[in-house]
Amino acid sequence: MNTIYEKPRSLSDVNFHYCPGCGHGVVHRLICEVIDELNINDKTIAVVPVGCAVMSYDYFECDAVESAHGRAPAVATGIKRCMPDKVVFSYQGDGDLAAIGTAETIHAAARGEAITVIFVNNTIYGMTGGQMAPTSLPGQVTQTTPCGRDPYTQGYPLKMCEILSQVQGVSYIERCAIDTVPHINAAKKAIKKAFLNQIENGGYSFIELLCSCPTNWKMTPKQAKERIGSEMCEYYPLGVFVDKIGE
Ligand SMILES: Cc1ncc(C[n+]2csc(CCOP(=O)(O)OP(=O)(O)O)c2C)c(N)n1
Repeated sequence: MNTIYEKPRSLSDVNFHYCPGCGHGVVHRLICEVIDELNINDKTIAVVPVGCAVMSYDYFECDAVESAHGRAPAVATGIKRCMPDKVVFSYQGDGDLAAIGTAETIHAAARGEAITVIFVNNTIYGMTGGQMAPTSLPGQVTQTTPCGRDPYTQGYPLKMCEILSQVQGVSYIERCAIDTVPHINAAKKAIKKAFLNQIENGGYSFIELLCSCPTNWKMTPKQAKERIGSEMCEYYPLGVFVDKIGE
């Protein structure tokens, strides 16, 4: 029999609590595949957020620290500075990273901390039941914007890759999407490059992943994947925003 899929060793053997079609599980798998391929399991420390991924320390088979909401880059900074030989990544949703944690996000980038930030942008607060996030698209219906997000009263979405591109300390920034197989393969490549940038150059990397939240978008998993490829990729263009690796 041919093996067509093998669970990465760094992903624990328990069932996810995520909803069907949620992007978190795919992103977990990609991170764990990269950890396996780089053979860094024994020296990787995950800093996990408050949000749907709050219990991801149960899924990552490496050391992990739970941080307060939005504070993951600050916690990751402390860990990396105390233990520079470790590989430290923060894993954060858009509410965590771009609302309550905006200051930590921007200042960790400005300091050029030698960490890897994995940003799961599903344009909504998933865990708390679907409130508007800073990344919710104009017109997006959420629990707190039942008539659709109106930029006139609720502001415009924050484009974190574009914002952080203006910050000098960053070394590598890329936005990818978790919808099609080619996009998911590209996301894994970006995650690997970000981990390697930390290991080889001590550089700060930021990887944004456009992800689905079918439950709170009130869509089927298939419709949600299609929304990523259409509406989300249009508003949040994919690509490399900064690549100063090796400079
Ligand atoms: C200090 C604090 N404020 C608010 C909350 C409530 N809260 C929990 S998760 C969350 C937002 C989660 O959204 P996101 O970061 O986008 O992650 P997702 O659940 O969508 O993966 C909020 C506001 C909290 N736990 N702690």
